[in-house]
Amino acid sequence: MQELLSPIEFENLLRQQHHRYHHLHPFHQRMNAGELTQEEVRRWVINRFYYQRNIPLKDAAILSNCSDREVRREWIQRIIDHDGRNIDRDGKGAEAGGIEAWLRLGEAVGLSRDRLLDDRNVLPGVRYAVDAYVNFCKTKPWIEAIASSLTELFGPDAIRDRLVALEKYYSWIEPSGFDYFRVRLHQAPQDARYALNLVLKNCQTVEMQQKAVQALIFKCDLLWSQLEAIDRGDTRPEGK
Ligand code: AHQ
Repeated sequence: MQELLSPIEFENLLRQQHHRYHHLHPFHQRMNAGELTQEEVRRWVINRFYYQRNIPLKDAAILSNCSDREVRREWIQRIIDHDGRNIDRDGKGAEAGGIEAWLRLGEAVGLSRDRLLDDRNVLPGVRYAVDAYVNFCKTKPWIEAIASSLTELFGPDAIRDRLVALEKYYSWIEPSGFDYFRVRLHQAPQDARYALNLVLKNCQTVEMQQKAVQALIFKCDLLWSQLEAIDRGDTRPEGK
């Protein structure tokens, strides 16, 4: 990409990264075909929880690097979506948030909250991928970090397919455990639309457009690496 792209061309180039997205990973393909064992599902829930619980940290890092108050006013909602909040002082009407919903997914597949909250159960490859994402958002300019979240352009379709498969093939899981994905189907498209408009508006040079595309590719590779680790499981010698 050598010349400045028009907004339409730039958006198309971002969307053309869809082929790198983890919906095509064999693990997700097997999930959607109903072929995962209970152990594999539990491994996925435990390790993906490490990703989920770090989302607010990476979004807080983006906020800390962003001098634009209007952007911060919008972006802060992502932290609330995951961490939840107590709407008023005595906690009535509190919003539980996505991390709580994922803990309930854990309980629905037979995992205790303590098991998900204990980072010692996270596979090294998952930890390194997630920590790389948080570090990327801490160290890169805020607009590049926001560009890396554009994987959510591809998320809703993947989550919709996944939800259909989970409800169809995994009857051993309490259906209320899937509430996280039901909520994401509404939040993710809004998040993606806002993030895309920000990137199109703020990447006005060839260099910035290139960095935004590279940030999206970095994140697709990160999600792929995370799932590679989950797919293989723990191959270390026992207890070492
Ligand atoms: O549940 C997901 C989520 O809350 C987020 C936040 C967003 C970001 O800011 O990077 N990305 C993301 C994603 C979530 N779920 C993944 C999935 O496949 O369930 C997809 C992932 C993403 O597409 O980045």
